[in-house]
Amino acid sequence: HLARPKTVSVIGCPMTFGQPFVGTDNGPEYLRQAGLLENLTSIGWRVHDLGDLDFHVNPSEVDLSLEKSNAKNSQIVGKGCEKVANAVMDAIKENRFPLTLGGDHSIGAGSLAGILKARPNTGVIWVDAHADINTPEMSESGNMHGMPVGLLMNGVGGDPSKIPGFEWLGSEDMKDARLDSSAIVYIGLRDVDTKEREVLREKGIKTFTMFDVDKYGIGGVMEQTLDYLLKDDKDRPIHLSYDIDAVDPILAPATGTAVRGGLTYREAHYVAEATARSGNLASAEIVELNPTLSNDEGARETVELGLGIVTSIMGKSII
Ligand code: Z70
Ligand code: MN
Ligand code: MN
Ligand code: MN
Repeated sequence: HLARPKTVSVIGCPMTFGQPFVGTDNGPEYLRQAGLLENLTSIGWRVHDLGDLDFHVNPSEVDLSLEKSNAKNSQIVGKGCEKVANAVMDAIKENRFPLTLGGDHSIGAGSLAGILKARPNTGVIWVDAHADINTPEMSESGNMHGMPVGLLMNGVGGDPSKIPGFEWLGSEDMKDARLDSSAIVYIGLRDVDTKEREVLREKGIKTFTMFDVDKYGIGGVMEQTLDYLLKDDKDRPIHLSYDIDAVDPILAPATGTAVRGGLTYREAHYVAEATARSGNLASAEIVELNPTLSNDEGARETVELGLGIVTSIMGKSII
């Protein structure tokens, strides 16, 4: 008899306050318009679309004196991340695959918290030009999309629940939802801040920069990534967080922080395909598509690429 199709919870996360540009909040809408739900159905998923989370915060709830701190807009970002975490935990409780659509990468703090609460032994693959391992104390920009990993990682920065908006991370339920420095692998790095580099080195965090992609080839990088994360537990769940700026800006120009020398079209898909094929992938997110930061053609190409990557993440194989 036919196996019941697996179910994916599509969680739209139209967050834009983690970085300076408007437009990142349109990411989920553009991916849906380009055919995301149909693509998921066509590769065998039962789709449960939650629509977009509401990140609106009543101005009376925001202490404006805090919003110029070195964690910019932290109240809006933090409360938004709480919603993301809850949506992710709900999806996992319902035995659904959580797929979060950004929005800027600050939502990654919410996804990580929810996933680590529900499945503490999760291994994370972070595909990005940037390490996003800043904390408010370290950050040169104050933009929270550069902080999701740093906030959640044990032994980096202070207690994240002290940041206005992130109080929920200190609750009895959430205080242990943290990431170990050995539980993450980076792929695609090429724009890392000085203090981030110190943390990556001191903690011995596994990184595959663009130098390593050139050196080992993307096949070698993915083999080493999966070996590293699965060496002690072949059944370990994997969370894939995919920042579209990992891809070369010739292919993905519509993003906030384009850095030259990124992944090629095939490398970008290979990362998704190899992670899907592992059979361990249990949650995923795609972030930082900003269709307003390019001309129409660049926006269309970026969204098409993002859609192709998500479809590969969710298991589309070539034959
Ligand atoms: C820099 C910062 C960043 C994405 C830019 C950049 C961070 N390290 N992340 N674009 N997605 O401001 O912290
Ligand atoms: Mn990022
Ligand atoms: Mn990035
Ligand atoms: Mn931390």
